[in-house]
Amino acid sequence: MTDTYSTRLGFAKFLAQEAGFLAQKLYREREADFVSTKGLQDFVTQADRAVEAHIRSLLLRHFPSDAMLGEEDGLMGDSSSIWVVDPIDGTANYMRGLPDWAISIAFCWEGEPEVGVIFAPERNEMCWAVKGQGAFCNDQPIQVSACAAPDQALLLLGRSARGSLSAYLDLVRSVIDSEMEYRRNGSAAVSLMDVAQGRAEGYYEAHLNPWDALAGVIIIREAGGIVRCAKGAEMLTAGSPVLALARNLDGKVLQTLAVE
Ligand code: LIP
Repeated sequence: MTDTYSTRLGFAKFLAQEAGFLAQKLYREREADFVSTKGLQDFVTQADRAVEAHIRSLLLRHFPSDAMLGEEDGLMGDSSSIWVVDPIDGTANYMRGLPDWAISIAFCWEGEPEVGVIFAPERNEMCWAVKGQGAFCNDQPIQVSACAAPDQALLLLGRSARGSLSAYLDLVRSVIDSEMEYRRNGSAAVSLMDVAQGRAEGYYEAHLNPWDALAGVIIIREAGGIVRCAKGAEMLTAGSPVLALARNLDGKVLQTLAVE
């Protein structure tokens, strides 16, 4: 592991944990104006903004030549080294006191994730990976499911108003017709960390933003899984469909999902 990545991994783990504890504190102290709406069923809390600002201030103080792309305040800096941060992934769960939410921090070189950290405070789970170094949760090695049978498989799904409702309903029908089971938990980052730990055999969402996905992408790849999504600048600027799969689930699942 190069020093560049080792240093950034250590800092990202510290930062994700500190940010998670801050989000929990802000939730406990929330007042009436804690939540506002960005769009249909798309929310932001004062904690999303405060946590992102905290992460940004520390990252840019410790790595001043790096850039950062955050969900709430966008891109700051111009560098091939870029941090991609979702301060609270699963905001709609967090604001209701539901447990499936996480801090998601990826460090990318020329748009490709090299380091990924996801901290889910309500689960007390810190998953992380560095390219070529394997994937871990709470410092124990993790790997994707070995399941090869669709009728034994669980697929995690996500959707938002950014995608077609009819396409999502068609997808659910295809999943059921292929004898797979499915769940939708409202947080891409938590779903991706569950796939990396072998708790589910795959995840699919028709559109994810880079901050939802990139930490989970490198963690699943290092846990032995397959991830299909846009690369580099395309992912950073527009996001894309994200399909993550345990390696033994054969191509039939890809046909079921009718994804390219
Ligand atoms: C959420 C994702 C989820 C997606 C939602 C939203 P947020 O992230 O984790 O998978 O379906 O539309 O993007 O907004 O809570 O950070």
